[in-house]
Order: sequence, then structure tokens, then C-alpha cells
Amino acid sequence: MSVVHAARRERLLARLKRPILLPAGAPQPRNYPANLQPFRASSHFLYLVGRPLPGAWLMLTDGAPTLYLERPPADDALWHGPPLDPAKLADDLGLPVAPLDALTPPPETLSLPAMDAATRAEQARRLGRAFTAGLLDARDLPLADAMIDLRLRHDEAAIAGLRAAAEATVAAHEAARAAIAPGVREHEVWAAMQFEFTRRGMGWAYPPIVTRRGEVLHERGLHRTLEAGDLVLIDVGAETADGWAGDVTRTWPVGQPMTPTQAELHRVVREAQAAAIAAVKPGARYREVHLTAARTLTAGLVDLGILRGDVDELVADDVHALFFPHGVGHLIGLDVHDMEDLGDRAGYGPGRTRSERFGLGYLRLDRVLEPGMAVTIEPGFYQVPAILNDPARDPGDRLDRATLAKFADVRGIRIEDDVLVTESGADVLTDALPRV
Ligand SMILES: [Mn+2]
Repeated sequence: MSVVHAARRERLLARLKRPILLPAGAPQPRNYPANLQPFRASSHFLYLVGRPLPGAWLMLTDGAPTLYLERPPADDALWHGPPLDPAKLADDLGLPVAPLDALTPPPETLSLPAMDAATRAEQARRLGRAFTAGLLDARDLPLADAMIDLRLRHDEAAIAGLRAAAEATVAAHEAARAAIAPGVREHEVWAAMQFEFTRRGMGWAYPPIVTRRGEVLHERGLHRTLEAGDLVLIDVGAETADGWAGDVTRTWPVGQPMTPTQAELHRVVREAQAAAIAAVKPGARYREVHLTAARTLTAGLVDLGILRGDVDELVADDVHALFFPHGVGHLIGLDVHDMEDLGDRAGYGPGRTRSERFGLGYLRLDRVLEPGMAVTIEPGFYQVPAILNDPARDPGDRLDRATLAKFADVRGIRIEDDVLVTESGADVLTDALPRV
């Protein structure tokens, strides 16, 4: 792997001939200082080094990289085994390794804010300026844009990582499907999925959603008991050992076939997803992919009698967003929402900003698609009381509430797959998993 990471470092330096310092970050304490959360290195660091080394810093100066490592405390070997051999590590990674004491970045060094506060404080001390999580300093924008330029279009090794994450994610969803039954609790379904990750030496890319309350978009309780007639929404993705993410959602019936009303709305969401996936190709603007899903969903709801009116007008007035309030997807890579630590800069690019419209404001991506980009496609249908009962959003007689009431056995449906943009169209990385 070192060849891959060396090539990425060279591509970065070719774009930006400036000193660059990127921290891996530090493990975070849970309930007392010695009891730590599992360590997850910064994705920028992983992209360029390939190994999650806690407390490490990558410095790129004068075209040459150096990895700086903290010297472990004297008694560390007792608890954590022998320290890393710097010479062997240098050989494995193909870059020089030096002790952290020797790190002296020049004042004009560019960096990106670490996610953890301890590392950001260290970053501020070493570079003599403040760092804020999720907020880019204007002087660091060239580095942010160079990283985005590299990570936006995945190289062969990145695509292999995404395929490995996709394979594990599909296996976990298959296990979930087999575990679903009336009387089973949501966390039991999650346990069956986690087994598939752990046995592969992988973890999760984001906290799991396994819920009979699919209308709560980020419901993470995992404590409810599934009942016959429920729909259970499962949004779970694997993360490979070197950080690549999967992100898949399925919505399954519990204990019996879907009711006719559940089956109709599930079909409408599947049709919206299929239309959106068919729109993914080089040159397509992602906002149009989103609007394709919105129009297909709206046409389906008009056919069912839930909405009334002209499909294009309903979408232009954001009536579809009463049921599909979020964006159709996002970039995926080392982060499940790739490079969202840089705000909207990766998803929107310079000069393009989020819409204020209800039906577009939650869209995380609005770029023109290019080969090598990977995105999710995840339309949904939800009955969220806070939206449907909001007088400010009442679409009047364009919503037939009496017909909608017949579909009360659907709380939330989402169907999500990971899609790689290819030269000719799209490759659905998670297509092996049935949707119905
Ligand atoms: Mn997603």
C-alpha cells in the first residue's frame, strides 16, 4: 500500500508546493482518561499515510514527507507491548519517521483542523494560530481544495476499499434480514450485522440505525421490539480497517409480507431510486439526480391519490419534501459523508452554495459528476408529524389527507445504495443486496 500513498502524496505536492502538516488525531477518553474510545484517524491522514497511527503527524516540506511520532512513555510496553520500531515503520510506509520533538513546521505551513480538541490545541501551539473544528481558515483553503481535488475522484486503491466496504455492508444487511422477526429487538438485529463486520476485521462507518420508527431520520435507540406488520428501516455501513466506508439502507417488513399500502409506497421509493441511479453518469449535475428522484416519487404519490396536481409544479413548490425532506445522497469515500469536515466545500465546490428551498436545503452534494466519484442514492418516504402538521408547510388541497390516512402503516421507508460514477454511467457497488 505504501506505493499508493506515496503516489497520493506526490499528487498533493504537485498541486500545492507549500509546507503541509496533517495530524492523525488522538484517541478520545470515554469516562476517565485511561478508558479510551476506539481510535479513528483523520481521513486526510489515512488517505496519505494509510495507517491509523494515534498521535502521528505527517509533514510535507520541500517535496519531502516525514512522519513524526510521539515517543511512548517508559511504562507503555507493559500495557501495550513493545513500541513501534521507527525503522520498520519507515520501511513499511515508504517515508522517513522522526520523533515528534523534532517537528518544527515553518510559519507559513498549511493545515486542516483536527476533529478532537486536544489535537487542535496542539496544532494551534505548533503553528501559532487558532484552529476550529469544521471551520476553515482562509489561508488553508488551497490545501482544502487540493485534498478535495484528489479525494473527489477515487483511485484504483480507493475503489478497492469502497468495494470491500460494500461487500461487508451487503453481508451485514443479509444477516439482518435473516434476524428480523416479531419479538426480536432492534439491537439483536444490529448484533447480527456487527458480527459480519467484526469477523472481517472491520467496524461501522457511522452509528447504526435499526428502527421500526423510520420516520425519525437518525433514530439510534436500538431498544424497541419489532412487531408483526412493522416496517423496519436499517441504515448501516461497514468501515474497512484502512477507513473506507459503506452506507446502505433497506426497509423490510416484519413477520409477514408487506401490506398493500406498504407495498405501494415501497414500490414508489424503489422507482424513485432506480430513476435517480439511471441519471448518474459523467456530466450529470447531482442536483438534477436529486430532482429526478423527487419527480419520480411525486408522480408515484399522485398516482396513489396522496398528492394532487402537476408533478413539476409540486416539485417546484417543494410539496414532495413533505414526505422526502432530505437530499438524495452525498459523496462517499473515507468518510461516509466524504470530506464533510471541510463543510460544503467538497459537496458544492467553490462558488456554489446550498439552496434555501425546503426541498433542496438538505442536499449535501451539488457537483457535476465525473468518473471516479462515488455517491449514495437514497430517496425515502416518511410521515413526520412535525412536518405534516406544520401550518406553514400545508399545501392545501394538493395533499389528500383522507387518502394519506389509509397509508398510516408506513412510518418511514428509505432505500440506499453506493454508486461509483464510471466512464459510461454508474456501477452500483451494493447492487447484490435485494431491495425487496
Ligand atoms: Mn447515506
